[in-house]
Amino acid sequence: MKLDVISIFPEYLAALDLSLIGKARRDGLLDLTVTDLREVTTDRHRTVDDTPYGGGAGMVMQPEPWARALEGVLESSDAGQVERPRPVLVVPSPAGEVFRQSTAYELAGREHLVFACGRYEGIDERVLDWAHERFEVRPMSLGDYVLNGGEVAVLAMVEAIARLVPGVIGNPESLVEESHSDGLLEYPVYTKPALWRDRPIPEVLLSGHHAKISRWRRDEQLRRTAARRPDLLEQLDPETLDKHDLAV
Ligand code: 6GU
Repeated sequence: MKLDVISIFPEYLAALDLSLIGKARRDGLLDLTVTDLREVTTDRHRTVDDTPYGGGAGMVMQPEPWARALEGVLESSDAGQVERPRPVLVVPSPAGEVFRQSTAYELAGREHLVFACGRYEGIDERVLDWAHERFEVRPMSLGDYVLNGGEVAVLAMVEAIARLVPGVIGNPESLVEESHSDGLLEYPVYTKPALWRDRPIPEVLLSGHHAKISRWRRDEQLRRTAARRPDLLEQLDPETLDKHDLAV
């Protein structure tokens, strides 16, 4: 999978050299390039922003550096040959569609993702219109709060996507039972010692009775989801609930 990130703060993305994502890059599973948006500017001050038309606070990112940087990414990806699907252009923004586990799965199946990190009040909207011919444009938000720029959001999205690429996670079984994989939050987990500072672990986990353990874990998932994320329970397909679930 090919990943490009364009940012005026490429140093933010240094964390993608670490841990499982860094290893996947070294193993050749992920081909990730970070580009400094200022590289494509031509003026002495390497300007990327200007005041907003119509007035208002803050600055807006100019369209021309973005078009040049995105053209650069396209040039380096199509070596002129075969017909490829348009790359996905993810534009992190609190005004985007919410990025979910289902989004991560969808994007993990794509060949080329490009992340355009805006700063200030955002990117001149014409860039997104212009990009539509060349990319599948996807404005994406992590949730209902505001970050200073797209970089931290891209770290989160790239990690969520890349770990779903086959080979990136050593043990793919761990993807099966994690939070959101079945629309519910994950059950609580415990390790040794069985008694810690007067706190025992739930007895059922020592029973060796696999069916009982599965049932207990499922009930804990339901209880936890009802308490912390009732919105998720409402979205659940009733078909996925068994007759025991309805009693919880
Ligand atoms: Cl993706 N970007 C910014 N700047 N702020 C956010 C966000 C993204 N998601 C939530 N807040």
